[in-house]
Amino acid sequence: MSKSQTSITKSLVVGLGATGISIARHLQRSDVNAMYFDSRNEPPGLKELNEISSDAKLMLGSTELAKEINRVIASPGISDKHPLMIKARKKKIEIISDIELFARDANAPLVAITGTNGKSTVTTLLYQMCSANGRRTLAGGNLGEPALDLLIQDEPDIYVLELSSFQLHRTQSLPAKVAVLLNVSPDHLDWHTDENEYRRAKYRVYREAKAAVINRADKEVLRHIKHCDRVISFGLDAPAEGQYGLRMDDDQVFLAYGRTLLISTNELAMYGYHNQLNALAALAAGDLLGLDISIMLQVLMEFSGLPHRMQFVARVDAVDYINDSKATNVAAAVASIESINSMLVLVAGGDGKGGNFEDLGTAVEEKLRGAVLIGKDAEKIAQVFDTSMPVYFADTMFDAVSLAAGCAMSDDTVLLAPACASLDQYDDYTERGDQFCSAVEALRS
Ligand code: UMA
Ligand code: ADP
Repeated sequence: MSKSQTSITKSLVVGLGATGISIARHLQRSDVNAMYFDSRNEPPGLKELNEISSDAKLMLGSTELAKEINRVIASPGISDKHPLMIKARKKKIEIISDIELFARDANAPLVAITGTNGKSTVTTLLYQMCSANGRRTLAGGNLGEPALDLLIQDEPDIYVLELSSFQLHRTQSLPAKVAVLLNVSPDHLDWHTDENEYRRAKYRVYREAKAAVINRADKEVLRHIKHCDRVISFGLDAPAEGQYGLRMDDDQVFLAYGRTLLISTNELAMYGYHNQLNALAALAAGDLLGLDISIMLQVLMEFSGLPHRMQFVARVDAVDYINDSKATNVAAAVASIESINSMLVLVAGGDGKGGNFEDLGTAVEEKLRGAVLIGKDAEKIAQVFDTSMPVYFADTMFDAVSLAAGCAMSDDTVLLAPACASLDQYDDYTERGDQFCSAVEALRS
């Protein structure tokens, strides 16, 4: 232990997952000592923490708040309802996120991207657009690599961060060069106190932004961006000059900038109406960064989307199978259902995070052949479907896919769009999606 580390511990790092470990590395680089908490006896980052700081002070399971603590750096998975967080708030101790630490230390310009849905897609698109324009770009945050780990690498020309409501909720300073809020609909109501708190966290992305990308359908957004020097909007309607949207020409729909037609939506490599919105939002952000439009359009014609997002799996016995395991809330599942033109067998369910499923029932009204429901909230979801529709319950993904295959008719689509988190049955949405793909593969044999 270095001399300066012998100073009294003042920071408490809450959570020893990917974020907690990135915070430990960051504090170690700055020679700052800390105490580490996780509610689990064997948190995933324990071994790594020992390697980073062999004498780190650990509190596993205990919710005692040592009196010398004057700052809590909390991982996103731990909500304010946790007893330790309640104690910290009561004592008026500063509670911050890893993103706050990142913002205080990062020097290169930052693009901050949030929204209930589409964050990872737009973050990846913008990363590719910046890179294709020759800008050295680092992307991370809620998307994979924790933000603080980006600071270990050589300083880039630009950072592109995907930010969750959990992260924004505990972030005060975020001087983004460009801030993007894609959309807001109810989600994470098991973590946030109520929907208002969730929404407030999302709009925080604009607080210190120089320029903003806004969704024209969002009636609340204008009052959050008054201080921004530049604002560009996107939407599915025809755009005014200087804005992005869609225009019809000769029976074809085009991405458009003002009156200028850019490319036909048929040329987009990604599938679905929601991805047209994502493409327009990425163009608006790229515009604010001064990227070349033809290079950005080339990216849109080549990037076919991330795995587990409207991912075509296979056509088996004249039925298409699509994996949208990342549809972890109702609005995401509704967006993917609306993008399917055929009759549908929906595979859904999991942990609904305290939300309600009414909109799911409405979205499938005209096209549901049947539904197969899995996980904790299966019964709750079943109540929103028309009672004349066949609804099956399955314990495993293999059973679910086999029931869906039995229900589907020629030219139907079987869509995994759970509208729920996966954590009641799987490690994460990728494991759920992988099991769906394996189960579809098994249908062929
Ligand atoms: N946990 C405990 N006890 C603790 C700390 C955590 O039980 O003391 C549990 C949490 O409740 C959660 C799990 O451990 O179920 C992971 O929590 P964490 O905060 O340690 O998570 P990290 O491993 O640090 O990963 C987080 C993000 N996870 C969450 O927000 C839950 C990752 O986003 C993100 O990629 C990573 O930081 C790097 O920034 C994942 C996610 O699901 C993809 N995000 C949500 C979403 O996209 O909907 C917001
Ligand atoms: P996030 O990172 O916000 O979860 P992703 O880009 O990973 O977003 O997409 C997750 C899911 O959300 C997709 O599988 C799709 O069902 C849905 N989705 C993506 N973009 C949008 C959008 N703009 N509007 C509504 N739903 C969307």
